[in-house]
Order: sequence, then C-alpha cells, then structure tokens
Amino acid sequence: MAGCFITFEGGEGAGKSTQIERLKRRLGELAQPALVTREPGGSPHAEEIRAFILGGRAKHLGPFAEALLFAAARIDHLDKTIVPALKRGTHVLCDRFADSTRAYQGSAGNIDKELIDQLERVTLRGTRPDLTFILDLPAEVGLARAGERRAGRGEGADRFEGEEASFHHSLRQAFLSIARSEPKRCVVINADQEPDEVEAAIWAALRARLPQITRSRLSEDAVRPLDVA
Ligand code: Z5A
Repeated sequence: MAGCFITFEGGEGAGKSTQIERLKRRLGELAQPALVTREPGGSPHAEEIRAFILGGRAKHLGPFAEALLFAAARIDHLDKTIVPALKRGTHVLCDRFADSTRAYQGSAGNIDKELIDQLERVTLRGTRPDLTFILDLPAEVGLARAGERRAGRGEGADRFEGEEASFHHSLRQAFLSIARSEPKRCVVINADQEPDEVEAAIWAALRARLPQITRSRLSEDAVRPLDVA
C-alpha cells in the first residue's frame, strides 16, 4: 500500500489520543498526509457498533461475542476508511486496532488464543499495521488520568473502565507480551512521562522504523522539477 498504517495501543488513559494528534501535526508540517481514526469506530456503521458495545449492551453476551462485534466493526472500518486511505497514499494513525481484541477479549477475557488468531485472520484479510506503538504505564496511573478527564466532562465509566483493577493489570501484561512476540512491528513507549517526552520517544522510533515518512515531502516536490530538467 502507498500509505503507512500505524496503530497506537495500551491501557486506559495511556495518552494515545494525545500522541496521535501530536504525530498528525508533525507529519502535516512535513506535508505527509495522515488520517486519524479509532476503534471501535472509524466508519459510520462501526461507530454504531461502538455505541452498542461501550454502552455495555453486549457485556452479557460474554467476551467472545464482544470480540465478534469488535471484528464486525473492524471489517467495516477497514473497508470504508483504512484501506481506501492507504491505497491513495495517506498514512493512517489508528487509536486501537486488533491488538486491543487480543488484550481485552483474548488475554483479559480468557478467550483461547487460537480462536483469536483465526478471527484476526478472517477480519484483517492481510491488512496489518506497519508499526504499532504500545503506550505502557502502570494501570493505576492511566485509570487516574481517564477518571480525571471523565470527571471534568461529567461522564461515567464506560464498559471497560468499570472493570476491576486485576483486569487492567492483566491488560498491561497482555500488551507487553504482544510487543515481545512481534518486536519488528511493535515498539513499547514509556507513557508514564511528560507528553513532550512521550512525543519525542515516538518520533525517534518512527525515524528508526519508518524513516520515509519522517522526511519532508515539500523538499521532494521542490527537487522534482530540477531532477526532470
Ligand atoms: N476495546 C476492546 O475491548 N477491544 C477492541 O478490539 C477494541 C477496543 C478496538 C475503547 O474506549 C474501549 O474499547 C477500550 C478498549 C475497548 N476500553 N476502554 N475504556 P475509548 O476509545 O473510549 O477509550 P481508550 O481507547 O481507552 O482511550 P482513552 O481512555 O480515551 O485514553 P487515551 O486516548 O489513551 O488517552 P488520552 O485521551 O490521550 O489522555 C487521557 C487523559 O490523560 C487526558 O486528560 C490527557 O490530557 C491526559 N494525558 C495524556 N498524556 C498524558 C501524559 N503524558 N501525562 C499526563 N497526562 C496525560
């Protein structure tokens, strides 16, 4: 594909949205087109499924049925948003993707790994992230951040934020285990530091892993006519 597919993963309040916006801004300064999207959601039908799951209406169906709903949303998101953007050369910065199903429904929800692998294969149909940032921090720190933000907005906890502390601890281990098993794709970032420091760590990793997108397209455009001449 012409664009790069970059996903951000981690527990609640890890700072994914904050860092995705910062990365989009940096890429914009280099004239690298980037689309910000999220899961569950990212396309009109997937957003409907998001509201259903995060509203807690699928909880009684159990983790496997929830995994199927996340997969259904992901299929629409891939077909309507992600794949078309990558094909036209736009980089996709996605807040959560298939690793969240592995961590939340697979590890923390106790679904057999082979079943999750099979579901992932039929859902993704070959479209996998080029790079995944796993924003790592103690569960308590992330939950406190998410709680503060919710209180500021007058909102209550959603389906997953309301889970017990042990669930959130096992999530952290699940994401770290994914990173260990796929070191070429995944980079673990210490998210328990100032936003500027997290941003710098992400940029350094991006320069090392996908250097082509950290170069300015403006200068490429500027030299092209000379090359032709
Ligand atoms: N889920 C699933 O179970 N299976 C799946 O397959 C998928 C998802 C795809 C989506 O929730 C839920 O769906 C999620 C997993 C599940 N569980 N929950 N809950 P969501 O999209 O509503 O929420 P989230 O993905 O967990 O994101 P978040 O809680 O909004 O956090 P974030 O995007 O990582 O963080 P943030 O919004 O950038 O920052 C949170 C607050 O911390 C905010 O006030 C910031 O200003 C502050 N912040 C950010 N960075 C820092 C630093 N470095 N220091 C201090 N404060 C900071």
